[in-house]
Amino acid sequence: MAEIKACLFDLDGVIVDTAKYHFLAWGRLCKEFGYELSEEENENLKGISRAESLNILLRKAGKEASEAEKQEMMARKNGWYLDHVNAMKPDEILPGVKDFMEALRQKGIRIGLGSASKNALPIVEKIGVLPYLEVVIDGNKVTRGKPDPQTFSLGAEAIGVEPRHCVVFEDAVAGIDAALAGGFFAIGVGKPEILGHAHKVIPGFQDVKLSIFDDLET
Ligand code: B16
Ligand code: MG
Repeated sequence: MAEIKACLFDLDGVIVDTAKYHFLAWGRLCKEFGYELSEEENENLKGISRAESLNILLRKAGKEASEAEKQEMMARKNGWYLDHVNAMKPDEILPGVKDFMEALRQKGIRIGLGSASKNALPIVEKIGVLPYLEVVIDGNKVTRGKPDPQTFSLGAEAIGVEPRHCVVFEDAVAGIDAALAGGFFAIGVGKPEILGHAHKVIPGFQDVKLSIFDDLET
């Protein structure tokens, strides 16, 4: 049985369902490009940085854009996204997350955030999760996005725990890839048919106990 000393949580889709707001905001931009963003395509944007997501959508639309045009598109998309975020209520934290973090804290298991989002800080503050987080690694701190392991490696380093003693919770394929590439245990939050390459997959944190770590083997 592996000894788990720390947990790194992704944000969007794991702690809070802001993924639906990203989907709405990207969808609005795609409409301007002349097509409807599907939920399936959106799956591939999860965990991917804003700039890389835009590149993927422009390619799909067969459109070219200058750096200045891309900046303008990203600013607009982020404005629409923030309209949703600003209207968020603290109860939008996903079920079971706080209880699970409380259980980790009581056991002395350290907690950090590993998100691609540049908006992570105001969101965790808004939903009351910030006090649980010893470390926040977000899109402003990384130079290489997921599936590169940098987000989680920086988190583990800042906490001072080796990846083999650390569990990453992720809802995105790119995030699970990042965790595995960095030598972490990866627990997928979502559907096994999408996240099947993780060490295990849970549908969410409701009723999840620390015994979830019991069968994690190195
Ligand atoms: P922002 P995570 C990711 O957050 C989202 O999954 C992804 O859809 C988004 O494009 C990315 O953050 C960047 O977000 O535009 O707010 O900087 O899942 O890594 O917490
Ligand atoms: Mg996510």
